[in-house]
Order: sequence, then C-alpha cells, then structure tokens
Amino acid sequence: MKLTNEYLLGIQKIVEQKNPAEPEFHQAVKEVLMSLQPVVEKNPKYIESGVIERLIEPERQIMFRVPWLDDSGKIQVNRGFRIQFNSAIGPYKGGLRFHPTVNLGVIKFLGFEQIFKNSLTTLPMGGGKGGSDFNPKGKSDGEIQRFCQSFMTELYRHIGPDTDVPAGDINVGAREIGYLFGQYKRITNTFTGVLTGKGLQFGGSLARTEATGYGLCYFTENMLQANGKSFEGQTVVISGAGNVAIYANEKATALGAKVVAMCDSNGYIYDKNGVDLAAIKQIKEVERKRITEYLKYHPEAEYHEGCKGIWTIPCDIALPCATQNEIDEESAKALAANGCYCVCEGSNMPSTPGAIDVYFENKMLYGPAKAANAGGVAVSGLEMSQNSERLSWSFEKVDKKLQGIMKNIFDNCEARAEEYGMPGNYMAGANIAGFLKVADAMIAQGI
Ligand code: NDP
Ligand code: 2IT
Repeated sequence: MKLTNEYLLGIQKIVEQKNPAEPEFHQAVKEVLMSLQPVVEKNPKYIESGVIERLIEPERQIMFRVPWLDDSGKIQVNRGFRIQFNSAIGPYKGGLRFHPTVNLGVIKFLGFEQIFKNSLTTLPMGGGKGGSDFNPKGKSDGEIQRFCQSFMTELYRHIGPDTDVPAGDINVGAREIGYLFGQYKRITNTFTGVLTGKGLQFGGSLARTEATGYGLCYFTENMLQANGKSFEGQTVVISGAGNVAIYANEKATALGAKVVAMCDSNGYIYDKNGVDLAAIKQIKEVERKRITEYLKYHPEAEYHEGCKGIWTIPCDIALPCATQNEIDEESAKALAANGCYCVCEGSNMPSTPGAIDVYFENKMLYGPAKAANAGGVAVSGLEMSQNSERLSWSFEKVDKKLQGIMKNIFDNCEARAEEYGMPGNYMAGANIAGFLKVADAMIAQGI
C-alpha cells in the first residue's frame, strides 16, 4: 500500500517534522493514514473537523526522573514516561514497558496504536502507554521493588481509576504490577482498580494472564475459518517466550496446532516434536532464565544464537509475540518461500512496512496487531468492570467474553475492509474500524 492522498501526506509531513528522531511513531502513524485514504475521500467531515490533526498529537506527555538505589548503595537514574494520547471514548488505558530500548518515540507509537486497539474492543477505554528505559535483566528482586516504588512515586499524581489505568507490557508482569499497586495504595490511601493485571488476591481478573495469547489465537482462528482453514494440524512458529508467547502457544496447541519454535532476545529453540510448554513455563515464569536452558529438558532439540533465524523455519502460521519490527522484508520473504500462509501479530507492530508488503504480494492472511492482540487490554477492561462492581467473575465467564470480543473484532475488521473496497485487508479494516468510533466521539465532543 502507498500513501498518495495529498491531505494525508500533509499530515504525515507534520508528524515527521514535529517529532524528529521518532521513527517508530512515524511508522505507526503512516500505516493508519494509508488505511484512512478511502475514508477521508468518502467522508470529507473527517478532514473538515481537523480530527486527524488532533489525533496525532497526544493530549498529554509526561516524562520524569526515576532515581533508585541499587544493591551496592549506588544511585541509579532512569527516565519514566506516560503518554496520555486520547481520552475520547474512556480513561487512558495501556501498558507500561520497562526495557533499555524505551524512548519517547517508542512509547508514542505504542500509545498511538493503543487508541485504535482499545476502540476495537468496544469497551470504554482511551489510549495511553508508559514505561521506562530501566533494564530489569540481572536486577535483584529488591532492586525491582525499589525501582517500581520510585516510578510510582511520580506516576501516581497523573493516574487514577477514572483517569488513566496502566497495566503490563514487556518486562512488566504480575510482580511489577504488585509493587506498583502497593506503592499507589500507600501514597493515596485508596484501594481502587488503578492498575490492571493485578494479583488475584487484590482485584486481578481471572484469565488476564492468558488473555493476550488466547485472544490472539481466537482472532487467528476466526480469520482462518473465514478463509476455509483452521489451526488443526498446522505447524506454528511463535517468537518470544514471555507472557503473550506462552499463552499463544498454550491456546494454539489446544486448538490442534503444533508449535515448533520459540525464542528470547538471545536466540531460538527449534523442537520438531513440538515445544514442551511446561519446560518453557518453568524456565521463563519460575526461574526467569534464558531459553537455551530448554536443551537441558530436551537435548534432542536445537538452539540457535540470534532471533532472526526463527523466521527461516518452515511453518504454516507465524505468530510474532516478542517486539516491534521483528519481521523485516527478508524474513517475510523467507516465511512465504517456506509455505507460511498466515501471519498474525501478538506483539505490537512486529512487521516492518516492507514485510507487510510481502504478506500482501503473496496473498497471505495477515492479522494486524491492534486487532489480533487486543484481547489483553479487553480483559483489562473487564478487570476494571469487576473492580467497579467489587466482584470477580469466573475464568469461564471472562474467557467466554474474550472469545466474543475477538470474534466481534474480526467481523468488524472484515466488514470495514469490504465496505471501503479492500476485501481481505484486515489491516485497513482494523485501522478504519478503530478510527471511526474515536473520530466520531471527538467530533461530537467539540474541540
Ligand atoms: P514479556 O516481557 O513477557 O516477553 C517479551 C518476550 O519477547 C521475551 O521473551 C523477550 O526476550 C522477547 N523480546 C523482548 N524484546 C526483544 C527484542 N528486542 N528482541 C528479541 N526478543 C525480544 O512481554 P509480553 O509477552 O507481555 O509482550 C510481548 C509483546 O506483546 C510486546 O510487543 C508487547 O507490547 C505486546 N503485547 C503485550 C500485551 C500484554 O498483555 N502483555 C498485550 C498486547 C501486546 P528477553 O527475555 O530475552 O528480553
Ligand atoms: O499493548 C497492550 O495492549 C498491552 N500491553 C496491554 C494493555 C492493558 O492495559 O492491558
């Protein structure tokens, strides 16, 4: 796809000029603008109302100092971020990422995507994202706790259960959410649903841990079935070995697929007999070790240094679940050449624009992240509902709602793609469907 509409090209230019050195943000905006071309051509009100100019500018951007004491008594300083991007349809909602690669542009791309993703869930959530360039690798539990407390000591004044509700993302899981919640509660003397992904003892929702990975597979299964296929008997490659990847593996396997490879940032394992998920959970969730440890459980499996090679493994379906831009054009070509016919995204923006072109050129089924991985934030929305009514729902009830939400998202993407003359282009369908609800709400509320 190409961006040719003159008005939207002007918007892209503004984004690049006003936000230099934020390539990920430029990339995320461009993908949405490309999809919106037929929308603005058909409905000039989206131009006249200036709604797109407003959408690309975050409502509020917060950057702050996070000082903390390491175990040797030395002072460390990191940078914290919270981007409150858009509150047209609900309180800001989105995860926190702790990773050394985090910078303003990364958080802005994630926050921008979150607006449309949250809109697709049909739940009342605006878009936000935050995090820090803190690197949790090799840190003790005490250091993680002190960092989280310092981070929340600034963040607390900007968030609230009806204002902005953060959650997890890369390197922010149950442990970190627990420490963040504890500090918020202590500072504000309130017990509220200000974060999601909480422990089950203090307001967390059943099935939130599984939600992104399960939701990804529900979306994928809907997309496969709409095209006369299913997970049954298919060979699957999943990148990552974290929260999303683990539960994507669990559900894909339950739906009859064989997952043959997973990775972490050091390298990938290939187990032609099917990855032993219990071993992965033990290594990653319990011991927090590297994936190379898998060979201790299964010496017959292979370990390869580096992540890129994972996309050269022959498979039917690829589920990227690690990080942004993990599949480039070359990797997409390797997937296609080896017979992969479906890529569905668990991680946010895992495919470069060149990779996406390859998917379309090869008529592969392509499930875009903001639709396919929306199950995580959807169940976060359900956690907010449960917290508001001070009740907790059964696993089955939450999972059933998740299945319904993912089917609805797929149907909506399919319908909007068709309506705007791009049948089968679920990327365009997701961007258009996500946009329409937010844009109409913004127009209704005035500037
Ligand atoms: P985790 O921290 O649990 O796991 C991340 C996994 O990806 C780890 O295996 C990690 O390896 C790997 N990884 C991270 N960065 C890189 C990198 N630069 N190169 C190669 N591998 C990398 O995070 P999640 O599973 O929660 O998140 C994974 C993706 O899913 C992210 O893109 C996130 O934004 C997205 N997502 C998450 C949701 C959620 O609910 N958690 C919801 C929707 C999307 P290592 O341990 O070596 O760093
Ligand atoms: O990217 C995402 O959607 C998330 N990391 C989950 C956000 C949330 O609020 O649950």
